[in-house]
Amino acid sequence: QEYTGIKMEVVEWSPAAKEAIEAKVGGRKVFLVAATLRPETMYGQTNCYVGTSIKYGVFAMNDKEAFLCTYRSARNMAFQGTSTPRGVVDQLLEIEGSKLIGTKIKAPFSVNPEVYVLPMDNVLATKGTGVVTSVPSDSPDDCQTLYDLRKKAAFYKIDPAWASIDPVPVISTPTYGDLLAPALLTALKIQSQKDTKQLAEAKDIAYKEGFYNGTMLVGEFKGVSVQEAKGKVRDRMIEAGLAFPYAEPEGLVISRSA
Ligand code: ZZB
Repeated sequence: QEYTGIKMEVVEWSPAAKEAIEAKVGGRKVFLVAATLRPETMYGQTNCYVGTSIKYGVFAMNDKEAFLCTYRSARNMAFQGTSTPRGVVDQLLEIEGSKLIGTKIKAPFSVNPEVYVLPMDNVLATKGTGVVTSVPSDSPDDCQTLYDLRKKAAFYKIDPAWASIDPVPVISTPTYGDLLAPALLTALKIQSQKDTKQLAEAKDIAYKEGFYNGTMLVGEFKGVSVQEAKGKVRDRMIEAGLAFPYAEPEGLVISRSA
């Protein structure tokens, strides 16, 4: 599976993370790193999700930068040449996802340049980096989780302000308009992130609609089809040093919808 790794620089740690991390990174810039199949949607990032009980690490990628992600993804990146020297996994510390909630990060290429880290129930430790960048306009899972967090902020132990950014129109489709994921949640009567079966169906439709019938509404490729824009946005992000190719070994990918 060929993903794009998205580098989201930490602007301000949550208090719990600040204490655990700042003294241990040797002055390196730290990035939360998300794996995405949809680089063309990055204009619509409104937040980022982690699993609260997932163990993350902070890994030195070189003298200047450290990545926050799961150990297994750091290992994959090291062997794919993302770290210097290649093949070296230099873990600086370990931290539980719950401590990252409320951290403020940069969202590269997004209309909303700074966003917050929030909890999501269905993040898999075994897929991507364990960090998910949230695009509620085009990802039904991201959108439903955002709605759940807004409804039950106290239960999820978040400040409602962290979940206050609304979905941003990024892609238009003839059938579902400018906000595909919210439209699908309504059409399929999805009520909660626990409705995993319907969410898997919604995701399937969203991928197909977006890819085959979508047109970009924002950014450098506004007016261009998603099929054409996808690779170009990815290239632009890589050129800007904000993204990198990340591959997941075949056969080790466990789908969240399984
Ligand atoms: C941004 C984005 C925007 C995504 C979108 C999707 C969509 P898949 O399809 O199941 O193979 N993701 C990545 N890692 C994880 C994880 N560890 N746990 C849970 N979800 C994860 O998964 C690929 C997508 O699932 C990734 O692409 C990421 O969300 C999320 F508009 O990044 B995506 C219709 C989907 N739209």
